[in-house]
Amino acid sequence: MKNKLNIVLFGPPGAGKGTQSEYLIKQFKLVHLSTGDLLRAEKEAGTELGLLAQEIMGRGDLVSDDIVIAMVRNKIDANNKATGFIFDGFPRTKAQAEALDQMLNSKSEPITAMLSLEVPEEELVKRLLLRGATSGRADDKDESIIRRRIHNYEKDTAPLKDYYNAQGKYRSVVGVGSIADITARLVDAIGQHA
Ligand code: B4P
Repeated sequence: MKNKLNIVLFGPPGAGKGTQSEYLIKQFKLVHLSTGDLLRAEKEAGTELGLLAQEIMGRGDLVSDDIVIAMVRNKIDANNKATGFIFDGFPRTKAQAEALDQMLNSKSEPITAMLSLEVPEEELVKRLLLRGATSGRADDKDESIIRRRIHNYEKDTAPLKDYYNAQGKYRSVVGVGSIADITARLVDAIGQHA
C-alpha cells in the first residue's frame, strides 16, 4: 500500500495555513486537522474546555499541551482510514511535536514533510487586522494581541524547524504572493517529499 501523506503546514499566525489547507485537502484528498478550528468548535459548543480555551486564545497564548494533544489523538483515531492529514497549527511546541511523532510512528505512518510558510511580521499584522475587521475573531482585532501571538510563535514554535530539519523533513516556502502561487510552491514541495 502507498504511504500515507502526512503534512505539517507550519508558519506564524496569519501566514496562510488555514487558507492553503483548503486547497491542499482537495488536491490530495487529505483530512484537515486544525487545532485552532477544533478549539473554536469547543468554544461554540460551550464546553468546559471551550470556555477555558477562549480565555487563553483571547490573550494570544498557547493552550496547554495536554489538551491539544488529546484533541489531536481523538481526531487521528476517528480517521483511521484517511489517505493522510494536513496538520494546520499543530504542533506548536516540542512536546506536541514529540507526541505527534509517537502517535504516527506507532501506526507506521510518519510525517512526510513539514512545510514552513515564511511571511514578514508587518505583512502578518496587516492580514490579521484585516481578517479581524470581518471575522469576529477576538484574537484578530487587537494589534498588541496579534504581536503577542507572533512573539509566542518565535519563542515556542519556530524552534520546531530545527526539530524537523534534523529528520530531513523541513522545507521553507515563501508565503508572500498570490494564494494560487503559494499553493503551487507547496504542491511542488510535497511532490519532492512524497
Ligand atoms: P489558529 O487557528 O491556528 O490561527 P492562526 O495561527 O491565526 O492561523 P490561521 O491558519 O487561522 O490564519 P491564516 O494564516 O490561514 O490559532 C488560533 C489560536 O488557537 C492560537 O493563538 C492558540 O491560542 C490556539 N491554538 C491553536 N493551535 C494550538 C496548539 N497546537 N497549541 C496550543 N494552542 C493552540 O490566514 C490569516 C489571514 O491571512 C486570512 O484572513 C487570509 O485570508 C489571509 N491570507 C492568507 N494568505 C494570504 C495571501 N497570500 N495574501 C494575502 N492575505 C492572505
